Amino acid sequence: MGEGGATDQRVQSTAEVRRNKPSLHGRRSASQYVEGMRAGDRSILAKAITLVESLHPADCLVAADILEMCLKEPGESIVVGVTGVPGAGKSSLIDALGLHIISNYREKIAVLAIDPSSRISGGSILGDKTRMPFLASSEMSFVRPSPTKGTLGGIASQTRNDIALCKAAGFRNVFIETVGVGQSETSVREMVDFLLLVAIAGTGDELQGIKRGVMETVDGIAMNKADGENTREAEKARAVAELALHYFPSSAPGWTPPAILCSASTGLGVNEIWLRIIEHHKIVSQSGYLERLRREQNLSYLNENLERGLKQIFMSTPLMKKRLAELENEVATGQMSPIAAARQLLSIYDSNRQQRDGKT
Ligand SMILES: Nc1nc2c(ncn2[C@@H]2O[C@H](COP(=O)(O)OP(=O)(O)OP(=O)(O)O)[C@@H](O)[C@H]2O)c(=O)[nH]1
Ligand SMILES: [Mg+2]
Repeated sequence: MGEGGATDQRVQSTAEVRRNKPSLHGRRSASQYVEGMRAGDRSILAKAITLVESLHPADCLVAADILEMCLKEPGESIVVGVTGVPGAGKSSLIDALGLHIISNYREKIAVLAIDPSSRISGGSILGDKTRMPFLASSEMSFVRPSPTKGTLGGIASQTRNDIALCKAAGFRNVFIETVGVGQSETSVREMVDFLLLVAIAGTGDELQGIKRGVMETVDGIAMNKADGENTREAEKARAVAELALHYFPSSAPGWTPPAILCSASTGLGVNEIWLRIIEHHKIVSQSGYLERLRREQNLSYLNENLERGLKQIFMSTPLMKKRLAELENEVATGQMSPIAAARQLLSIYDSNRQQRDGKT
Protein backbone atom coordinates (compact mmCIF):
# COMPACT_ATOMS: atom_id res chain seq x y z
CA MET A 1 0.00 0.00 0.00
CA GLY A 2 2.68 2.46 1.16
CA GLU A 3 2.23 5.98 -0.17
CA GLY A 4 -1.07 5.22 -1.88
CA GLY A 5 -2.52 4.22 1.46
CA ALA A 6 -1.33 7.44 3.07
CA THR A 7 -2.90 9.45 0.25
CA ASP A 8 -6.16 7.52 0.62
CA GLN A 9 -6.15 8.24 4.32
CA ARG A 10 -5.55 11.91 3.70
CA VAL A 11 -8.36 12.08 1.13
CA GLN A 12 -10.64 10.23 3.47
CA SER A 13 -9.94 12.50 6.36
CA THR A 14 -10.63 15.58 4.22
CA ALA A 15 -13.98 14.09 3.30
CA GLU A 16 -14.53 13.21 6.96
CA VAL A 17 -13.88 16.80 8.01
CA ARG A 18 -16.27 18.09 5.37
CA ARG A 19 -19.02 15.71 6.40
CA ASN A 20 -18.82 16.93 9.95
CA LYS A 21 -18.74 20.57 8.97
CA PRO A 22 -22.04 22.42 9.35
CA SER A 23 -23.50 23.47 6.01
CA LEU A 24 -23.99 27.07 5.06
CA HIS A 25 -26.98 28.96 6.45
CA GLY A 26 -26.15 27.43 9.87
CA ARG A 27 -27.59 24.06 9.00
CA ARG A 28 -26.47 20.66 10.23
CA SER A 29 -23.44 18.82 8.91
CA ALA A 30 -23.99 15.84 6.62
CA SER A 31 -23.14 13.48 9.48
CA GLN A 32 -25.64 15.17 11.76
CA TYR A 33 -28.37 14.78 9.15
CA VAL A 34 -27.60 11.10 8.68
CA GLU A 35 -27.34 10.41 12.41
CA GLY A 36 -30.67 12.17 12.99
CA MET A 37 -32.36 10.24 10.21
CA ARG A 38 -30.99 6.94 11.44
CA ALA A 39 -32.16 7.75 14.95
CA GLY A 40 -35.69 7.92 13.52
CA ASP A 41 -36.19 11.68 13.45
CA ARG A 42 -38.66 12.19 10.59
CA SER A 43 -38.34 15.95 10.56
CA ILE A 44 -34.58 15.60 9.93
CA LEU A 45 -35.36 13.11 7.14
CA ALA A 46 -37.77 15.63 5.60
CA LYS A 47 -35.13 18.37 5.85
CA ALA A 48 -32.47 16.09 4.34
CA ILE A 49 -34.77 15.34 1.40
CA THR A 50 -35.40 19.05 0.87
CA LEU A 51 -31.67 19.66 0.97
CA VAL A 52 -30.96 16.91 -1.55
CA GLU A 53 -33.69 18.25 -3.83
CA SER A 54 -32.33 21.76 -3.52
CA LEU A 55 -30.61 23.19 -6.53
CA HIS A 56 -28.79 25.76 -4.46
CA PRO A 57 -25.05 25.42 -5.08
CA ALA A 58 -24.36 25.95 -1.37
CA ASP A 59 -26.33 22.78 -0.58
CA CYS A 60 -24.71 20.56 -3.19
CA LEU A 61 -21.74 19.30 -1.19
CA VAL A 62 -23.69 18.52 1.96
CA ALA A 63 -26.40 16.88 -0.15
CA ALA A 64 -23.86 14.74 -1.98
CA ASP A 65 -22.26 13.66 1.32
CA ILE A 66 -25.64 12.76 2.83
CA LEU A 67 -26.49 10.65 -0.22
CA GLU A 68 -23.10 9.02 -0.25
CA MET A 69 -23.40 7.99 3.39
CA CYS A 70 -26.94 6.68 2.84
CA LEU A 71 -26.00 4.69 -0.25
CA LYS A 72 -23.10 3.05 1.56
CA GLU A 73 -25.44 1.49 4.11
CA PRO A 74 -28.72 1.22 2.27
CA GLY A 75 -30.54 -1.03 4.75
CA GLU A 76 -32.82 -3.95 3.95
CA SER A 77 -35.97 -2.90 2.21
CA ILE A 78 -38.77 -3.62 -0.22
CA VAL A 79 -39.55 -0.88 -2.72
CA VAL A 80 -43.04 -1.13 -4.19
CA GLY A 81 -44.32 1.00 -7.07
CA VAL A 82 -48.07 1.57 -7.13
CA THR A 83 -49.50 2.74 -10.42
CA GLY A 84 -52.93 3.06 -12.01
CA VAL A 85 -55.29 5.58 -13.57
CA PRO A 86 -56.30 8.63 -11.52
CA GLY A 87 -58.88 7.72 -8.90
CA ALA A 88 -58.24 3.96 -9.04
CA GLY A 89 -57.60 4.00 -5.31
CA LYS A 90 -53.80 3.93 -5.18
CA SER A 91 -53.47 6.18 -2.13
CA SER A 92 -56.35 4.45 -0.34
CA LEU A 93 -54.83 1.04 -1.01
CA ILE A 94 -51.39 2.15 0.18
CA ASP A 95 -53.05 3.41 3.36
CA ALA A 96 -54.82 0.06 3.83
CA LEU A 97 -51.56 -1.81 3.20
CA GLY A 98 -49.81 0.53 5.61
CA LEU A 99 -52.34 -0.18 8.34
CA HIS A 100 -51.91 -3.90 7.71
CA ILE A 101 -48.10 -3.83 7.70
CA ILE A 102 -47.71 -1.60 10.72
CA SER A 103 -50.32 -3.49 12.77
CA ASN A 104 -49.14 -6.98 11.86
CA TYR A 105 -45.43 -6.63 11.19
CA ARG A 106 -44.50 -3.49 13.14
CA GLU A 107 -42.43 -2.31 10.17
CA LYS A 108 -42.00 1.30 9.15
CA ILE A 109 -43.41 2.64 5.87
CA ALA A 110 -42.41 5.53 3.67
CA VAL A 111 -44.64 6.76 0.86
CA LEU A 112 -43.28 8.92 -1.93
CA ALA A 113 -45.96 10.21 -4.24
CA ILE A 114 -45.17 11.35 -7.73
CA ASP A 115 -47.87 13.48 -9.24
CA PRO A 116 -47.15 14.42 -12.83
CA SER A 117 -50.35 16.46 -13.07
CA SER A 118 -48.97 18.94 -10.57
CA ARG A 119 -46.46 19.89 -13.21
CA ILE A 120 -49.31 21.38 -15.19
CA SER A 121 -51.55 22.62 -12.40
CA GLY A 122 -48.62 23.73 -10.27
CA GLY A 123 -50.51 22.30 -7.34
CA SER A 124 -49.24 19.95 -4.71
CA ILE A 125 -50.05 16.28 -4.51
CA LEU A 126 -53.81 16.07 -4.79
CA GLY A 127 -54.94 15.57 -1.25
CA ASP A 128 -52.74 12.54 -0.82
CA LYS A 129 -52.43 12.92 2.90
CA THR A 130 -56.22 13.06 3.21
CA ARG A 131 -56.44 9.83 1.20
CA MET A 132 -53.97 8.24 3.57
CA PRO A 133 -55.48 9.14 6.92
CA PHE A 134 -53.80 6.28 8.76
CA LEU A 135 -50.32 6.81 7.37
CA ALA A 136 -50.62 10.59 7.64
CA SER A 137 -50.98 10.28 11.40
CA SER A 138 -48.95 7.15 12.19
CA GLU A 139 -45.70 7.46 14.08
CA MET A 140 -44.26 4.70 11.94
CA SER A 141 -44.76 6.28 8.56
CA PHE A 142 -43.40 9.04 6.42
CA VAL A 143 -45.46 10.49 3.55
CA ARG A 144 -43.88 12.83 1.08
CA PRO A 145 -44.76 14.11 -2.37
CA SER A 146 -41.82 13.85 -4.73
CA PRO A 147 -41.00 17.03 -6.55
CA THR A 148 -42.07 17.27 -10.13
CA LYS A 149 -41.79 20.98 -10.62
CA GLY A 150 -38.57 22.65 -11.47
CA THR A 151 -36.42 19.60 -11.04
CA LEU A 152 -33.29 19.76 -13.03
CA GLY A 153 -32.59 16.26 -14.25
CA GLY A 154 -36.08 14.93 -13.81
CA ILE A 155 -38.36 13.19 -11.43
CA ALA A 156 -36.54 9.90 -11.65
CA SER A 157 -33.24 10.87 -10.12
CA GLN A 158 -34.96 12.87 -7.36
CA THR A 159 -37.20 9.98 -6.50
CA ARG A 160 -34.26 7.60 -6.41
CA ASN A 161 -32.48 9.95 -4.03
CA ASP A 162 -35.59 10.10 -1.85
CA ILE A 163 -35.77 6.29 -1.83
CA ALA A 164 -32.12 6.06 -0.76
CA LEU A 165 -32.71 8.48 2.10
CA CYS A 166 -35.86 6.70 3.29
CA LYS A 167 -34.11 3.33 3.20
CA ALA A 168 -31.19 4.66 5.21
CA ALA A 169 -33.62 6.16 7.68
CA GLY A 170 -34.82 2.64 8.47
CA PHE A 171 -37.99 2.51 6.42
CA ARG A 172 -38.22 -1.19 5.65
CA ASN A 173 -41.02 -0.62 3.14
CA VAL A 174 -41.01 2.18 0.61
CA PHE A 175 -44.05 2.79 -1.59
CA ILE A 176 -43.90 4.99 -4.68
CA GLU A 177 -47.29 6.17 -5.89
CA THR A 178 -47.47 7.33 -9.46
CA VAL A 179 -50.32 8.08 -11.80
CA GLY A 180 -50.24 5.51 -14.56
CA VAL A 181 -49.85 7.83 -17.46
CA GLY A 182 -46.97 7.71 -19.85
CA GLN A 183 -43.42 8.14 -18.78
CA SER A 184 -43.73 8.23 -15.01
CA GLU A 185 -44.75 4.60 -15.06
CA THR A 186 -41.80 3.51 -17.15
CA SER A 187 -39.36 5.33 -14.95
CA VAL A 188 -40.94 4.02 -11.75
CA ARG A 189 -40.41 0.48 -13.05
CA GLU A 190 -36.71 1.24 -13.08
CA MET A 191 -36.55 2.03 -9.41
CA VAL A 192 -38.79 -0.48 -7.66
CA ASP A 193 -38.62 -4.17 -6.74
CA PHE A 194 -42.32 -4.78 -7.27
CA LEU A 195 -44.74 -2.86 -9.50
CA LEU A 196 -48.41 -3.10 -8.53
CA LEU A 197 -51.09 -1.93 -10.93
CA VAL A 198 -54.25 -0.77 -9.18
CA ALA A 199 -57.12 -1.29 -11.61
CA ILE A 200 -60.87 -0.85 -11.37
CA ALA A 201 -63.74 -2.47 -13.19
CA GLY A 202 -66.08 -0.70 -15.54
CA THR A 203 -63.62 1.71 -17.08
CA GLY A 204 -62.02 -0.64 -19.53
CA ASP A 205 -59.03 -0.21 -17.28
CA GLU A 206 -57.81 -3.76 -17.81
CA LEU A 207 -57.79 -3.16 -21.56
CA GLN A 208 -56.12 0.23 -21.22
CA GLY A 209 -53.43 -1.55 -19.28
CA ILE A 210 -52.87 -3.95 -22.12
CA LYS A 211 -52.79 -1.17 -24.68
CA ARG A 212 -50.21 0.85 -22.85
CA GLY A 213 -47.98 -2.11 -22.40
CA VAL A 214 -48.33 -1.85 -18.64
CA MET A 215 -49.25 -5.50 -18.36
CA GLU A 216 -45.81 -6.51 -19.55
CA THR A 217 -44.07 -4.75 -16.74
CA VAL A 218 -46.31 -5.22 -13.71
CA ASP A 219 -45.62 -7.81 -11.01
CA GLY A 220 -49.23 -7.91 -9.89
CA ILE A 221 -52.66 -6.36 -10.38
CA ALA A 222 -54.96 -5.26 -7.57
CA MET A 223 -58.55 -5.11 -8.83
CA ASN A 224 -59.76 -2.50 -6.39
CA LYS A 225 -63.17 -1.29 -5.21
CA ALA A 226 -64.53 -4.83 -4.96
CA ASP A 227 -67.23 -3.80 -2.52
CA GLY A 228 -70.97 -3.08 -2.49
CA GLU A 229 -72.68 -3.12 -5.85
CA ASN A 230 -69.37 -3.11 -7.64
CA THR A 231 -68.28 -6.50 -6.30
CA ARG A 232 -69.59 -8.61 -9.17
CA GLU A 233 -68.06 -6.35 -11.83
CA ALA A 234 -64.75 -6.33 -10.01
CA GLU A 235 -64.72 -10.13 -9.86
CA LYS A 236 -65.26 -10.33 -13.62
CA ALA A 237 -62.61 -7.72 -14.32
CA ARG A 238 -60.15 -9.58 -12.12
CA ALA A 239 -60.67 -12.77 -14.15
CA VAL A 240 -60.12 -10.83 -17.40
CA ALA A 241 -56.96 -9.26 -15.99
CA GLU A 242 -55.63 -12.62 -14.85
CA LEU A 243 -56.23 -14.11 -18.26
CA ALA A 244 -54.53 -11.13 -19.91
CA LEU A 245 -51.49 -11.53 -17.68
CA HIS A 246 -50.97 -15.03 -19.08
CA TYR A 247 -50.34 -13.58 -22.52
CA PHE A 248 -47.27 -11.72 -21.41
CA PRO A 249 -43.85 -13.03 -20.48
CA SER A 250 -43.41 -13.03 -16.71
CA SER A 251 -41.96 -9.87 -15.21
CA ALA A 252 -39.30 -11.87 -13.30
CA PRO A 253 -38.01 -15.44 -13.64
CA GLY A 254 -40.07 -17.90 -11.61
CA TRP A 255 -42.85 -15.40 -10.96
CA THR A 256 -46.42 -15.40 -12.29
CA PRO A 257 -48.03 -12.02 -11.69
CA PRO A 258 -51.31 -12.47 -9.83
CA ALA A 259 -54.54 -10.50 -10.25
CA ILE A 260 -56.03 -10.01 -6.78
CA LEU A 261 -59.48 -8.81 -5.87
CA CYS A 262 -59.38 -6.12 -3.22
CA SER A 263 -61.08 -3.21 -1.56
CA ALA A 264 -59.16 -0.44 0.11
CA SER A 265 -62.42 0.46 1.86
CA THR A 266 -63.22 -2.92 3.44
CA GLY A 267 -59.69 -4.34 3.59
CA LEU A 268 -60.58 -7.28 1.34
CA GLY A 269 -57.48 -8.74 -0.33
CA VAL A 270 -55.02 -6.47 1.49
CA ASN A 271 -53.41 -9.35 3.38
CA GLU A 272 -53.14 -11.37 0.17
CA ILE A 273 -51.52 -8.52 -1.75
CA TRP A 274 -48.88 -8.09 0.93
CA LEU A 275 -48.22 -11.84 1.18
CA ARG A 276 -47.69 -12.00 -2.59
CA ILE A 277 -45.33 -9.03 -2.50
CA ILE A 278 -43.29 -10.74 0.23
CA GLU A 279 -43.33 -14.01 -1.72
CA HIS A 280 -42.10 -12.21 -4.83
CA HIS A 281 -39.34 -10.61 -2.78
CA LYS A 282 -38.19 -14.01 -1.52
CA ILE A 283 -38.22 -15.56 -5.00
CA VAL A 284 -36.29 -12.74 -6.66
CA SER A 285 -33.83 -12.48 -3.77
CA GLN A 286 -33.05 -16.19 -3.81
CA SER A 287 -32.70 -16.42 -7.60
CA GLY A 288 -30.29 -13.49 -7.69
CA TYR A 289 -32.69 -11.57 -9.93
CA LEU A 290 -33.17 -8.78 -7.39
CA GLU A 291 -29.44 -8.22 -7.18
CA ARG A 292 -29.21 -8.03 -10.98
CA LEU A 293 -32.19 -5.72 -11.12
CA ARG A 294 -30.70 -3.40 -8.50
CA ARG A 295 -27.37 -3.38 -10.32
CA GLU A 296 -29.11 -2.32 -13.52
CA GLN A 297 -31.06 0.27 -11.59
CA ASN A 298 -27.81 1.63 -10.22
CA LEU A 299 -26.55 2.15 -13.76
CA SER A 300 -29.65 4.20 -14.60
CA TYR A 301 -29.12 6.06 -11.32
CA LEU A 302 -25.56 6.86 -12.39
CA ASN A 303 -26.68 8.12 -15.78
CA GLU A 304 -29.45 10.24 -14.34
CA ASN A 305 -27.08 11.83 -11.86
CA LEU A 306 -24.59 12.48 -14.60
CA GLU A 307 -27.24 14.16 -16.73
CA ARG A 308 -28.42 16.18 -13.76
CA GLY A 309 -24.87 17.23 -12.90
CA LEU A 310 -24.11 18.17 -16.49
CA LYS A 311 -27.24 20.28 -16.69
CA GLN A 312 -26.27 21.99 -13.46
CA ILE A 313 -22.79 22.74 -14.79
CA PHE A 314 -24.26 23.86 -18.08
CA MET A 315 -26.68 26.26 -16.41
CA SER A 316 -24.30 27.51 -13.74
CA THR A 317 -23.61 30.93 -15.25
CA PRO A 318 -26.03 33.87 -15.36
CA LEU A 319 -25.32 34.23 -19.09
CA MET A 320 -26.50 30.71 -19.84
CA LYS A 321 -29.59 31.15 -17.70
CA LYS A 322 -30.42 34.39 -19.47
CA ARG A 323 -29.87 32.97 -22.94
CA LEU A 324 -31.92 29.89 -22.14
CA ALA A 325 -34.85 32.04 -21.01
CA GLU A 326 -34.60 34.12 -24.19
CA LEU A 327 -34.32 31.12 -26.47
CA GLU A 328 -37.16 29.31 -24.70
CA ASN A 329 -39.29 32.31 -25.48
CA GLU A 330 -38.22 32.28 -29.13
CA VAL A 331 -38.95 28.57 -29.43
CA ALA A 332 -42.34 28.99 -27.72
CA THR A 333 -43.34 31.78 -30.09
CA GLY A 334 -42.13 29.86 -33.12
CA GLN A 335 -39.35 32.30 -33.97
CA MET A 336 -36.72 29.63 -33.67
CA SER A 337 -36.64 25.87 -33.98
CA PRO A 338 -35.85 23.83 -30.85
CA ILE A 339 -32.83 22.30 -32.55
CA ALA A 340 -31.36 25.65 -33.58
CA ALA A 341 -31.91 26.96 -30.03
CA ALA A 342 -30.19 23.95 -28.47
CA ARG A 343 -27.26 24.27 -30.88
CA GLN A 344 -26.89 27.93 -30.08
CA LEU A 345 -26.85 27.28 -26.33
CA LEU A 346 -24.32 24.49 -26.74
CA SER A 347 -22.06 26.67 -28.81
CA ILE A 348 -22.23 29.53 -26.27
CA TYR A 349 -21.32 27.04 -23.55
CA ASP A 350 -18.51 25.62 -25.63
CA SER A 351 -16.93 28.97 -26.46
CA ASN A 352 -17.20 30.05 -22.80
CA ARG A 353 -15.45 26.89 -21.75
CA GLN A 354 -12.69 27.35 -24.32
CA GLN A 355 -12.17 30.93 -23.16
CA ARG A 356 -11.93 29.74 -19.55
CA ASP A 357 -9.53 26.94 -20.42
CA GLY A 358 -7.43 29.33 -22.49
CA LYS A 359 -7.01 31.62 -19.51
CA THR A 360 -5.87 28.93 -17.10
N1 LIG B 1 -65.88 2.02 -2.86
C1 LIG B 1 -64.56 2.18 -2.83
N2 LIG B 1 -64.02 3.40 -3.04
C2 LIG B 1 -62.68 3.52 -3.00
C3 LIG B 1 -61.82 2.42 -2.77
N3 LIG B 1 -60.55 2.84 -2.83
C4 LIG B 1 -60.59 4.15 -3.07
N4 LIG B 1 -61.87 4.58 -3.17
C5 LIG B 1 -62.33 5.94 -3.44
O1 LIG B 1 -61.89 6.32 -4.73
C6 LIG B 1 -61.52 7.69 -4.75
C7 LIG B 1 -60.09 7.85 -5.23
O2 LIG B 1 -59.23 7.23 -4.29
P1 LIG B 1 -57.68 7.57 -4.19
O3 LIG B 1 -57.10 6.64 -3.19
O4 LIG B 1 -57.49 9.01 -3.97
O5 LIG B 1 -57.23 7.20 -5.66
P2 LIG B 1 -55.82 7.47 -6.35
O6 LIG B 1 -55.65 6.40 -7.36
O7 LIG B 1 -54.76 7.62 -5.34
O8 LIG B 1 -56.11 8.85 -7.06
P3 LIG B 1 -55.02 9.90 -7.66
O9 LIG B 1 -53.90 10.01 -6.68
O10 LIG B 1 -55.80 11.17 -7.78
O11 LIG B 1 -54.60 9.34 -8.98
C8 LIG B 1 -61.75 8.20 -3.34
O12 LIG B 1 -63.01 8.82 -3.26
C9 LIG B 1 -61.72 6.96 -2.48
O13 LIG B 1 -62.47 7.07 -1.31
C10 LIG B 1 -62.45 1.12 -2.55
O14 LIG B 1 -61.80 0.10 -2.35
N5 LIG B 1 -63.80 1.10 -2.61
MG1 LIG C 1 -53.41 9.23 -4.95
